[in-house]
Amino acid sequence: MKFAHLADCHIGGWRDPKMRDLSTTAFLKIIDICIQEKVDFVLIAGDLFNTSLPGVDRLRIVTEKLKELQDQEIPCYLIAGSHDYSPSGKTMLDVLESAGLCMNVAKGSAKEGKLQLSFTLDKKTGIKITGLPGLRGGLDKNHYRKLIKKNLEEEKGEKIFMFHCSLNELKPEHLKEMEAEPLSLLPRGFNYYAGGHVHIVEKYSDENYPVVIYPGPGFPNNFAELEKLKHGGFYLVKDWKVGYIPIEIHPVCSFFLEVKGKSAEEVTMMLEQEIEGKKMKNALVTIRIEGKLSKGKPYDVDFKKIFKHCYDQGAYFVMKNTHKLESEEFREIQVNTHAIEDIEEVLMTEHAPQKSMIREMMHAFSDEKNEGERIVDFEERLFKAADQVLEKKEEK
Ligand SMILES: [Mn+2]
Repeated sequence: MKFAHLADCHIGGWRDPKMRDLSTTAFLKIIDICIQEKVDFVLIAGDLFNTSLPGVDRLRIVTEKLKELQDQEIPCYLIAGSHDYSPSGKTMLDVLESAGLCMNVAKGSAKEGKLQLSFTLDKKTGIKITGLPGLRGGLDKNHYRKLIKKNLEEEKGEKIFMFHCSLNELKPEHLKEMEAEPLSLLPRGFNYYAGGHVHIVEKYSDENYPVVIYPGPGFPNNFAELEKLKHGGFYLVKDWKVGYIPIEIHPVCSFFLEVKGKSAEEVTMMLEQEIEGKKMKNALVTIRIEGKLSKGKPYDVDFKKIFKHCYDQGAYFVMKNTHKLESEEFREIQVNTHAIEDIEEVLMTEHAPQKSMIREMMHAFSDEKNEGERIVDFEERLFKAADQVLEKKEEK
């Protein structure tokens, strides 16, 4: 028995087209390896796409690739992540499933206010798969609290549980502020727990949960992930023995400079020295600068010149991060985290006593216009939802 476990491909993510192509390329490469390795099935633990309605070009590429898997008779099982799930619960994954290109295993029914999941059977291996989707803004918490675990734990045979949320037991130091759930919310006794959501490569094991895995993203999704992870990848599991397969599209070359008390001009010079002669052929170059400038503003650092140097030395793409570069006069708000939801969470905790109302309000306003819905109707619906949040507030 052999299967692949990937997550967080975020296809369509990255603003720059040159970078955006890379997450797609990584996904295609992963599926190619799955076919080469003749895996029995592929698991995608959420956030295949970066949005619930991806662009047509991205959608076409992914559809073609999933079709290739299907032609090889390799089933693809997945759950929706926090990104490929719209607030109205709609996701392009449903369309792919309707076309028979993948199977969403987060299937179940409501039972007396509780949630009962059912299994999807992989016919070839006899392995039973189930799981829960990830929802935006920590709404999946209730899902887990309402989950009936009895039938899942009592089910005989080999089982896989797919999830898309952060777990305390696997939380790394740099994400310690992120809200997370205890592993004990998941049903016990499965052979494998296929995770997604937290973009780290991590595994965990104890007597009740023999193998819990975060495979990390298919390709790093932002600046910090490029610095930290250097590449994406996935897990290949053979007879329950796991192995991480890194996927390198371009080498990553990272520069970090602490510039306390230097002038903008001096920083430019320091950077030039750093870069000079460094191997960066075909590389993704990240430049992070932190500290307080003695003279000049962050934008006085001559990045145009620095970027040109890098490209002259063969870099594929160059990017900078100066969020923690300050001048005497100006300080940006700093948040020590990277996912948008986490940033929102931290800012709300710091600045707003009525956190729950803000979250509900953001949720109300993040609703998308329905297909065929008139703009006036859409607006009215949003206002109504907002009114409801405010009314609830007054009742308290
Ligand atoms: Mn993700």
